[in-house]
Amino acid sequence: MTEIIEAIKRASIEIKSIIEEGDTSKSDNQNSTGDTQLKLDIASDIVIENEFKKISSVKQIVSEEQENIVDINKDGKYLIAYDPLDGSSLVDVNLSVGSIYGIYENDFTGTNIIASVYVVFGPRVEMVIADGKSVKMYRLQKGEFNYIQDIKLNEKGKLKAPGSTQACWLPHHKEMVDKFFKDGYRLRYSGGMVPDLHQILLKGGGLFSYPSTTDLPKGKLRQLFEVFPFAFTYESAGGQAIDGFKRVLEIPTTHIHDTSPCFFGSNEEINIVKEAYKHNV
Ligand code: AFP
Repeated sequence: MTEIIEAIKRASIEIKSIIEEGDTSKSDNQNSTGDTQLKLDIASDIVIENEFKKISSVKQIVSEEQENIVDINKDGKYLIAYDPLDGSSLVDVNLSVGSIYGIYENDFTGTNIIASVYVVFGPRVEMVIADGKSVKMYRLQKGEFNYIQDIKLNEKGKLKAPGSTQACWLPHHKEMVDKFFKDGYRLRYSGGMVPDLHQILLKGGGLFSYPSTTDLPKGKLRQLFEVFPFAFTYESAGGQAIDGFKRVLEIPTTHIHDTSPCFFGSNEEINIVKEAYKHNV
């Protein structure tokens, strides 16, 4: 595992330069979810793949930017699913973005995730590692990732990050979001899930939602690359991650690019979601 973390650190230092100096225009390619890839997505993906290819304990990798699983070492132990540059469309307006990694054993399913890592590229570069018991944050300072703090969610927070197209929200979802704001929650939503979820974690709690909508009944966010790694992080920090009804980590994955509705938050907010959703299967 240590060598995987070291590879992520090296890749992140290179991706930082790609973000700072790279071309933010679109490429001619689409990824398997149908998004047009930016040149930044492709460049970051190549950096990460090259790093993981050097590691003997890695069995397979799969990137949000690629169609298929890539075999690395047949005797390797770990499987890694990653989103090289989530929120890359925000780079041209100079908002924060991030890389997300889920580390699995045996197969790419939510129940087999054993660690998660994300890296936020903002005014500072921060890496957050969850191992099921704790969540630790490191900051890039003079070329080194230094330990800063453990992250623990409070039982209740103050922030609400409501994703997706509001015109496509289901009535019970809209009612629930309105109620959060009536109860004093403050809106925090940038359109990049890494900084948005990082903010909720560091400010003690709240709720991020990307629900089922009339245009996207299975949500937008991808299970292996976005939903499962952050679910693992939130649970490790003492919070919860559900699809409206049950733990997202218990949702079966039928295809590597499957998406799922998702809610990440501290316990009090997630219990409110369960209550709002329970009669609306
Ligand atoms: P991009 O990688 O295409 O910029 O999408 C970012 C993202 O996957 C995630 O980081 C955001 O939370 C979510 O999409 C935002 O989607 P909406 O704009 O539909 O709320």
